[in-house]
Amino acid sequence: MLYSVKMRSAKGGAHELGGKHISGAERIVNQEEIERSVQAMIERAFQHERGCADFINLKIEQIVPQNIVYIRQLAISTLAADTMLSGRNAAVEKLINSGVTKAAALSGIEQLAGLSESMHGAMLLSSTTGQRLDAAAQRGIRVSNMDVADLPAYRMVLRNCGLLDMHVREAVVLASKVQSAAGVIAELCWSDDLTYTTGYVANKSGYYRIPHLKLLNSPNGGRAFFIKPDTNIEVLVSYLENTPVLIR
Ligand code: PML
Repeated sequence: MLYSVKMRSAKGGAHELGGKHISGAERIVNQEEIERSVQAMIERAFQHERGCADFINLKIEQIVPQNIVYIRQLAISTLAADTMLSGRNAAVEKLINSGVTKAAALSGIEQLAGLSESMHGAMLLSSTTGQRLDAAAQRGIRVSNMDVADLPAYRMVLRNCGLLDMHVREAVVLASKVQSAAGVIAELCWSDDLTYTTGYVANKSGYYRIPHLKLLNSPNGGRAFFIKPDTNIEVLVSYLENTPVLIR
């Protein structure tokens, strides 16, 4: 039997009571692996670069095997860019190659760059106009319930590309789930971590890392999913947030 294990932590009390988000993590594991996963998550909550959490929420839930969807991991490559401007130009070009219009791609960059507060979730944007299509406001769409089926093998793939960083490990899993959804054409993301300036564009054929999608020490970050305008948003959001997905 497989279990979903989720952790979210905050400082200054629970998120709902105004605490500041520190870290979150999730795994899908066998019963024997639950304890080890929980331990790693608690360590992460106490030793995060954003601070030491004083509130930790843990949720462990059995998954119905018939509900699991198995997908492939997106292939990883890195595009050349040595400034934020060239990085954003490379992102626009890749988005256009994915089927997003130039206007929508530029609007996506503008909307992410214009976030006054970082969003933990993603915006759903029309791939033709760039207009926001979800009603999740500042919360955004929280992609969840995904993991790799074989963590040691996945670590080996990342090690072979010289990419063992936690940001990459989690982002590739998330991006692979997002691209497995009907209606999604591409994703644009950069982190809200102050010192992490590499972001990516993902589409159905790969995960394209782009150095310098934002300036060093900028707290601004988030995700935009470009979707076909006729996509059923309710079905898409339910898949992204609730359907358990394993990458193999
Ligand atoms: C995040 O941490 O929120 C986004 C991480 C982006 C990772 C990009 C990469 O290095 O591949």
